[in-house]
Amino acid sequence: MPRETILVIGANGQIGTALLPQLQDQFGIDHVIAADLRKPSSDTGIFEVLDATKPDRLTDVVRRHRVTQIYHLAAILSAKGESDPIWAWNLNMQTLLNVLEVSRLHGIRKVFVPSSIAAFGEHAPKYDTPQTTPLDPATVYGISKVATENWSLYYHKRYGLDVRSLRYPGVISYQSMPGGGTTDYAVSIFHEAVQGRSFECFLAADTRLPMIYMDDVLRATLELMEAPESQISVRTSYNLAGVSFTPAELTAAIQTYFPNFVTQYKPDFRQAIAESWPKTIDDSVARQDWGWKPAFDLPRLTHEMITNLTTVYR
Ligand code: NAD
Ligand code: AKB
Repeated sequence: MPRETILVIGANGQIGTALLPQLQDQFGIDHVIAADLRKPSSDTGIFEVLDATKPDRLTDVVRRHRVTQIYHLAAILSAKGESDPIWAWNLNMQTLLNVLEVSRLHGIRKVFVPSSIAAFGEHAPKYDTPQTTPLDPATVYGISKVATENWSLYYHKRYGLDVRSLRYPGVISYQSMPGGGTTDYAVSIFHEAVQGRSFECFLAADTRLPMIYMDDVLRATLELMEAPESQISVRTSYNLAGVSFTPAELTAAIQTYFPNFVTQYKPDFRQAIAESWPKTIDDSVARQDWGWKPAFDLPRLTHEMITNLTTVYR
């Protein structure tokens, strides 16, 4: 079998920063190409400055490095997207279509493009949201994710492109700060707690949302990408669950380490976005198809975040 060369677009972001070392371990540091709008502050291996809205530049990178797989992580997330919806739509769709086209034309073997719980909206059941249900999202980000899922299915059916996808919940990690989403509070809260500060939360205390710890995200992504094609029955995007909690429950979990830690609640425009999303996710299709099972519950995730961030801020 030919050696794989992996291109990660949006590599400097929250997920790319954590995924890159895992891919380098799996495929070798010389076979993973990181790409983003700007160079990262530290050396992370082979890097290309790339604006993925530019098809010629993307094609050049794919050809020069003989890329065989693409992880497309560049996107504008839910809260940031609402500040300029047309810009967010154009960026999310243009980068996606460029990735799908370059993959079709240059024989890319596998493509990973994440979707999100933001694909769901008013008419999806809020608890145990099923794999197949109405998708009528309230944000431009969610609309772009529904379109992403449908374009992925189209390229698979029409051209046989092996595109795979997960509907990620809100991702919690210590490696970098999140990039403008509605679930970002669940990362920022740890940074404040570990530095001995109180936290002002932009969601109400009882706002339950599906979340997932980064280690589970990385394992789910790599397990999906390694699964035999015959086991992949969903070509839009798989529901994926980690753990669901409210800001009040997360605060209580943090208080087991820092009893004086306090959260104040000042909901803003992101409250309406959060209320349009599921509270818990049914990921039974992912479990059946390729054996998905999350490992991080709220106590374990809290322990990992506090332990790792304590080292960062020491
Ligand atoms: P992020 O905002 O942290 O990172 C996105 C990266 O893309 C940034 O480094 C940015 O510079 C880069 N980028 C933006 N425009 C670009 C362009 N034109 N060309 C090249 N690079 C560009 O996002 P993330 O949290 O790492 O998310 C990665 C993917 O996962 C996205 O598709 C996102 O929708 C999805 N997702 C993330 C979460 C989460 O909680 N982090 C949840 C659900 C889905
Ligand atoms: C966001 O809040 O926009 C992201 C997501 C759940 O897609 N974290």
